[in-house]
Order: sequence, then C-alpha cells, then structure tokens
Amino acid sequence: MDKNDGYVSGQQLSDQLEISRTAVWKHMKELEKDGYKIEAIQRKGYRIISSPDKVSENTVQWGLNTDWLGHQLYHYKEVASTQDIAHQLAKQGKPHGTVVIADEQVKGKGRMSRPWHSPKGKGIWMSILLRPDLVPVQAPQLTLLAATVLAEVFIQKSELKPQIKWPNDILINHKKVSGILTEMQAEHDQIQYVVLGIGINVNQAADDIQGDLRHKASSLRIESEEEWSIAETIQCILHQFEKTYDQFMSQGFKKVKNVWEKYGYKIGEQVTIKTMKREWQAELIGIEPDGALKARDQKGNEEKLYSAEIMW
Ligand code: BT5
Repeated sequence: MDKNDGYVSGQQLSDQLEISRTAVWKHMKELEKDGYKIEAIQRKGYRIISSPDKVSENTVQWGLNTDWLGHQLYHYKEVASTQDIAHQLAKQGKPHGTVVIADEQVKGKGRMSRPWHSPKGKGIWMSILLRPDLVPVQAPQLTLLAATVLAEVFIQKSELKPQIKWPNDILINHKKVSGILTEMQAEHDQIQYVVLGIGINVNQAADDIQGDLRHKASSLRIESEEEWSIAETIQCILHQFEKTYDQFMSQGFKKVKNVWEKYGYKIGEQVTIKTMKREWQAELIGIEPDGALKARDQKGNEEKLYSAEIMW
C-alpha cells in the first residue's frame, strides 16, 4: 500500500487475495457502503482516502496487529447483551479470541444480574471469548488482568489516572468509567470457555449520565475533555489484552499482580466491605498472589476474600 502513492492495483489485490477483479471491485463497493472513501484511478488502482469514524468489522480489523485476538470479530448495531452472543458463539465452537462488539446493548448486564447501561454509540460494549488452559478457580484472575489492560490503555492514550477498585471497576477521579464481567463455563474442574465482558463509557457527555449513576459514573470524554475514537480504542485494548494474556499464560499471575497494585484503589485505606453475609470496616492491604483481596479488620485479623464488594 505504501508504494505508488498509496494506490494498489486491482490486479495485485486480485492476485494476493486469489479472487477475481470483479470480486475486488465488489469489496470496494462494500467498503464504500461502510463509509470508507475510496479513489479508483485507471492504471493506478485503488486508494483509501479516509476511513469512517465508526465501529464496524472493517474499521476494527483494519490495522489490527494481533496474532489471535479479534481475527473472528462480530459487530452488531443493537443486541440484548454481547455476553449472550459470545456464549452462543462459544457453544457453536468458535475459536479462542473471538470478539463480539455492539453499538448498543438494550439488556447489558453487570455482575449478579445488575443492569449495565450501554447507550448507542457512546461506549465500548464488547465480549471476548477465551478458551484458557486454566482451572476454574483461576478465572477471576482474568478479571484482574483485563482491569490492568484497560488502565494501561487509558494511560497510554491520555493523561488520565485510572484506578482499579477490586475486583472489576475502573475508576477515574473516583467515578466508574468501566466494568468487567467474567463468565465461565466449566466441567470436571476444567474451564471450557470464558466470556470476558468489557464495558467502557467512552463518549458520554455529563448530561448523558442520568439517575443514580450521576454521582458515581463518568466517561473517558468527561474526564479527559476530549472525544475518543471508539474503533481505535478497541484496537488498542485488543493489542494490549493479547500481549498481557500471553504473558500471563507463559509466566503466571505475578506480573499482572504487580501492575494491578500500581492502580489499586484505596489500598492502605479504611473501607467498608460487603459480602452476602455481612458488612464491616477494614483496611485494604492489596491482593494475594492468586488475586484474592487482602484486608485487615479492625481487630487486626488479616482476611483473604474471593468474593466481596468494596463500598463507595
Ligand atoms: C460490572 O458489573 O461493572 C460489569 C459490567 C460489564 C459490562 C459489559 S458490556 C459488554 C458485556 N455485555 C454485557 O451485557 N455486559 C458486559 P457490576 O460491578 O455489577 O456493576 C454494575 C453496576 O454498575 C450497576 O448496578 C450500576 O450501579 C452501575 N452501572 C451500570 N451501568 C453503568 C455504566 N454504564 N457506567 C458506570 N456504572 C454503571
């Protein structure tokens, strides 16, 4: 694409892709429908003048430099929840690294069937299908891993200072901009697959955040005072996710833990912790080598928590 002023000939495309010249032309028409501006000049070939600033399979996959993540990518305008679609695809045998993205979710979900507000075109609502060689108790480590990926991407792309509220919230200036939902299918102590859901408020303006979310949620745009390109941000996340995941698989959780601790929210501070059974005051100490939350209660007892909520 760099040679010939960015033009690439129809013949070259047809040879490389092993499709007819007519098929190349049809693909160009498809790209135009998708919002790409393409110039076609006789004897020179085709050149992309501009890419649309929207999310589609093309805009996310174009320039996506991953080995396995997002090679199968499904984009929808509106879904109930990308999690449900990813589960269906998993059951159909779709591969590790399959990604589902939607512009809008009408029944987005958080943990414990809580609703996840996913307004049209304003955020990243995405599920990643993983087939990790892990035992089920390790699955929560993937949530922490994903949280570090998001924190690192926000830092790469802005001056923002993200923090991770254990286990799955990314906060900026004490407000939630992103949540992660890890769902797993396991049998005989072996994970069959994991659907890792990522929700990020990207381009909501302050007025777009309503009701009881007003005082506890925010968006990247509100905090950085800039619009973000959703497609480009997805690409960055996929790159960073693949890198971090491969490292985790080959070297274990230690590196993730170190990065996580850089961003840990209220570590060293007194908080209220809530579980199904009780609510109490404790000091957050950090995370354990396996990702569990480490806290110290008011009598000085150290506790290791696998499932709990840190209250606001
Ligand atoms: C989460 O749950 O934070 C996990 C959110 C995962 C969403 C993604 S989007 C793609 C994929 N498809 C899905 O259907 N889900 C995943 P949890 O920690 O339980 O937080 C839920 C709580 O966050 C709600 O009870 C609200 O208080 C709050 N909340 C809902 N929508 C929000 C939003 N857009 N931004 C910030 N907070 C929100």
